[in-house]
Amino acid sequence: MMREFFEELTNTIQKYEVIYLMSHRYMDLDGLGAAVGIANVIKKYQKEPRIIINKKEQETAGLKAIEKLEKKKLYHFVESSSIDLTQMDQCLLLILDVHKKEMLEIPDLISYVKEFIIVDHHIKREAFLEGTLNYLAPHVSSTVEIIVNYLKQENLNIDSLTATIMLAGMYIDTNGFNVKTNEETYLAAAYLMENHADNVLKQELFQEDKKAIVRRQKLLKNSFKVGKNGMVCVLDKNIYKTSDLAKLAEELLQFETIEVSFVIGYIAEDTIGMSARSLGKVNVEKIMKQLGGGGHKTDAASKFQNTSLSRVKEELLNILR
Ligand SMILES: [Mn+2]
Repeated sequence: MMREFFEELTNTIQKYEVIYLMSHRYMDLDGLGAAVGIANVIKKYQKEPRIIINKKEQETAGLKAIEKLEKKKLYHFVESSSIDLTQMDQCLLLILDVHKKEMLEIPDLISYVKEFIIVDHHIKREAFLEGTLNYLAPHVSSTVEIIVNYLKQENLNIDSLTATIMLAGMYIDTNGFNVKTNEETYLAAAYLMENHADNVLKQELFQEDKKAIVRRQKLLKNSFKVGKNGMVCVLDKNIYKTSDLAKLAEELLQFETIEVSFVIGYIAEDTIGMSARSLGKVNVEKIMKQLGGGGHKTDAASKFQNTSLSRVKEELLNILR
């Protein structure tokens, strides 16, 4: 089925001149890695790939990767805010690492392009998008892994920086090749190593300045256990990025016996965000839905307007207890 999908994808790519690549808001390295990977196939057919980015909302590792790619002038990046929807009617759009309209970097774009195609590895949810072609493979570790198989089928090799960023995407989505990882995952990683993915550079992408790490550790000190396997962390009154909340929630999962984590903090003056993560047994999407949010089984989030940190904490504890 994957083979046939790739063949049809190639046929479709050949019908267009300009092909846009877009992921979810707060694109991560899996989304970016998938985009740069597929851009190589598009170039093979002498078509023009354009990758939609949003630097203002980009987390550090992704931003570093984009800046390195820009320096090498390997790809054509377009800022999300500079997209003119009315100029899109002759274009193909490839949607990567997401299949829900409201999660897209530009949700409305799907109604302005001639056709769109979806490639994703998340579990299909009730309200999902359907493109003219869809490949939803929830058993696959990452969107990058899917795209590696496409590159292999197209007999393509890629440059070292692209391979590195793709490997970093797989690394993120498998939590360091610890979850969702099987033989196929390693085979895809092996292809990236053959294409000279640089493990040192990959680690550098994830490096942060000392201040950020120390600050996070201070915040984690205030976390407390809920039930047998839950960990909750309520931040101070400073305003944080949603990606900070997510990162902290992921770090809480490293504590022994913890299966599920929640981080609560201000993300704007009048808005509190909650980020939830799970190792896989507890479905955090269900919990976030009860709090007006959503997401995936292992990572989900919610937002609250005009309330206080302690009230949001109580709301969560009421559900968990
Ligand atoms: Mn992904």
